[in-house]
Amino acid sequence: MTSRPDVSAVKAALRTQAIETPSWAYGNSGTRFKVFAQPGVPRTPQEKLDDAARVHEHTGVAPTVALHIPWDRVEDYPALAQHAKERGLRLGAINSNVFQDDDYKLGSVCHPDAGVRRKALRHLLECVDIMDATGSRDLKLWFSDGTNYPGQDDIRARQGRLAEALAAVYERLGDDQRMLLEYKFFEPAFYTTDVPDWGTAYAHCLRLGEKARVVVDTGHHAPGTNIEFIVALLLREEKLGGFDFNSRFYADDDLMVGAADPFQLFRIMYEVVRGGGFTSDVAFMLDQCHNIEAKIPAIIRSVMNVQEATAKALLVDREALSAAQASGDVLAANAVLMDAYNTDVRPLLAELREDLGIDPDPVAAYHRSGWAQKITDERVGGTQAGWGA
Ligand code: PSV
Ligand code: MN
Ligand code: MN
Repeated sequence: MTSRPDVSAVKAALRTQAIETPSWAYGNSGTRFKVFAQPGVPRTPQEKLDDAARVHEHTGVAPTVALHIPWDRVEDYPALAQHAKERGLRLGAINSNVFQDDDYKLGSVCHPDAGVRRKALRHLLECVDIMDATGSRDLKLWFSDGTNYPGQDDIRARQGRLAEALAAVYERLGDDQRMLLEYKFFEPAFYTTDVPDWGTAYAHCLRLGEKARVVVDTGHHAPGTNIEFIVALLLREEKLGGFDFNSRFYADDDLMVGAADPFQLFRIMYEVVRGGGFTSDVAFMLDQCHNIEAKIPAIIRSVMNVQEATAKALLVDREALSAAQASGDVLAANAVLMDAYNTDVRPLLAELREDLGIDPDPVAAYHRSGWAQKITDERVGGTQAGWGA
């Protein structure tokens, strides 16, 4: 009893998928121990866009680039948007940064001092101004706020301060803008984190209103967490704003998505497909750092990994699955999912790329393009993404 989805419908769905790449993945990055500088990395936000354009050119599905402020601060944002446009790209989510100033030692919007809280809020509001100028829809908020020791600060009061700041930012959003609140269970704070989990993010977003949504960074969970359950629930509540995709073996590793656990990525994408999240309402973003591997091909590979998981999720025979579930046939139900997961979708994706008029092998096409040599020759003194300084 197989009624597998028609391949042309799967290809049509895949054509609509857009995967956003992060500007910071193109720059040098590292751990707190060492940044291994790579030749040819971008020196400016414009050069990051030039690299992102290569990713889009070879994959056909990466048309937007997330910015990080202040790492990508420029004088003229409309000009930056134009630079993107000329390369077939658009500027995507604006990521705020309230974690790199000395002032933020005890937190940003949750800081006990009202002056520091005001400074952090000013930055968040500036990010919305930037969204107006770039035409970006989403403001992505990640807070490093938290405490290291029991008693260090008042947990409840910090939630109040957070709510106040979020409300002020929400108020400032335009009709077509959204705020995506990201959670992370620990680091850099080790005792309490002010937005540690989806429940906290969800509670704040629920109070704020429909323009506030939760973003799920796949690397921000404790080992063993069932991320697809969180995805299913948030979608059901219409509160899933998007993903920061990456892989983790231990903590917030920021490795290539689909590298550590492609099966988990498939399970997540299946819940997205199942829950009707395969729309522009759910942003598929990468949040990765490529510390030791070549960056552009790693980003191309990451985009391909998301596509592969998505293709497999789209191939699930949902009719057969429902029938097996309804009849309580545990093994048959599991077999339906595994059958889709075990399908080699690479030929299908190669065909899709041919339909799009691009090379079926994006990584090989990139290597042949000569771009790596060109940037190595032309760019001297590339900048750091902002991490691991
Ligand atoms: C810090 O954990 C982090 O990796 C968050 O995931 C943010 O999305 C990202 O940095 C960029 O600020
Ligand atoms: Mn993230
Ligand atoms: Mn992270």
